[in-house]
Amino acid sequence: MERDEKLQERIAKHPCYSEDAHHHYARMHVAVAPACNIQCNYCNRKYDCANESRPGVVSELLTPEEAAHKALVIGGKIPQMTVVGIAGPGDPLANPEKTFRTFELIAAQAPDIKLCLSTNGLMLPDYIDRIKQLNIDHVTITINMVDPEIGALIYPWVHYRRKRYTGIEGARILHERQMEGLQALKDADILCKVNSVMIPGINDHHLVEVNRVIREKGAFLHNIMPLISAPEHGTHFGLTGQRGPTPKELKEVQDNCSGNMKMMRHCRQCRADAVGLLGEDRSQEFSKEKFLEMAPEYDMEQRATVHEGIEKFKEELKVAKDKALAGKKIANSPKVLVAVATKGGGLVNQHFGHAKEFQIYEVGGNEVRFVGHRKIDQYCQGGYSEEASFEHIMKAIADCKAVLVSKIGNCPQEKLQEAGIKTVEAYDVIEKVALEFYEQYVKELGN
Ligand code: CLF
Ligand code: SF4
Repeated sequence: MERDEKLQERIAKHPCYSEDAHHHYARMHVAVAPACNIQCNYCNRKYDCANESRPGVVSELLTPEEAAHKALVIGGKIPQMTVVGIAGPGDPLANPEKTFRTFELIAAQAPDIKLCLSTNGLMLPDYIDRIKQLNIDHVTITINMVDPEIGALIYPWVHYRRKRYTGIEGARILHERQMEGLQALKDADILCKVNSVMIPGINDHHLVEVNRVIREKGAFLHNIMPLISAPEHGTHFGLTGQRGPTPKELKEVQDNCSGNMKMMRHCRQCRADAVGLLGEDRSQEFSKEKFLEMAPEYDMEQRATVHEGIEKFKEELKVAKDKALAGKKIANSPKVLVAVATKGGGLVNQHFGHAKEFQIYEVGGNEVRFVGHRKIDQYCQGGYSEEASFEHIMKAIADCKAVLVSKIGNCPQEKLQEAGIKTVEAYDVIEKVALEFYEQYVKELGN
């Protein structure tokens, strides 16, 4: 098998490492790792680790045994769940025994599940052998800088080998350990994703350099995430008024890096106890109180059958996409953004009023490219606050030329039209619907 094909196989069912997979496969996190060994200025330790989670969220802490039970329960109930990640609520490698015990238990009982780990990198070089031995094939390091002077603005202290280091000294230790860990992952042939939190005025311009360095060191994927900062989160950045980037600023930095390597644009900054497809959150269905009452019905054969079905569906989807794209070259046409309401499966298949986010696609020539997602307030809330949520929706998609939805009511449709945004109702492959809209759009431009 060619190297590329092998690589594709390794990521094909990982919703974070493969954009294609994220339409079909789900992941779950288990929150078993409470302690952390560094301080990030965007983190309040009352909440989950903000390196791989949304700020301001508190997960229920589990023991390794409870976590393994939860993985088996969910693996039975959601057979398209293919990855279990440990991403908090602190740093997994500041809690190595709990983290590895959890992975051991899951690997023993559910060998078809991929194991995934996310860390700040400080202790990573010490655990590469253990990670390899446990067949953990996906490791994320959060790398916000490759210059300790910038690091000192992000990390007030680092606790390393029983000593606390502050300022540039602390940031240098973290940087050196992250680089060592990255290299060691490459040498061990473990796929590495790098997360970077974009902090305007601190590391926004520097991220292109971070991207260059991590690419040279063999990182597989780069995920630049926006700083989410609010005073009520009680973080240093939140309290000092440090803002996060706008979607436009984020896209610009991602675009500046994308010539160099594959950029992740479908991250949802999910919780340390997230469950489901990346755009959905089913964690409440599996709270500790609930899942401990559920008996695992984990059936590898049934899971394999479901995966086969998904793969077959993906093939059909690909044929439909290729057909839609074939021979549709529209010369010198401008690129436009469209907002898509989808429940997954690569289809336009969600009602405007039910969407909690829109996936954003850029369409131009015969290319349809996923470029990100925008969270919105759900429009249909039983008649309450529709005005307010519509305003929020408009803000989120003001730069889009159309919304592609399975259905939409007359009232929001008219409002969108007034704002110059077309609505397209369809239940079909996203790329196909986007191109059909685009052809019409270009035709109208010409008139
Ligand atoms: Fe979890 Fe992270 Fe593994 Fe994914 S999440 S540990 S790589 S299984 Fe994914 Fe969530 Fe973004 Fe993370 S959407 S925050 S990138
Ligand atoms: Fe918080 Fe995570 Fe940073 Fe630790 S590594 S301080 S838990 S954001």
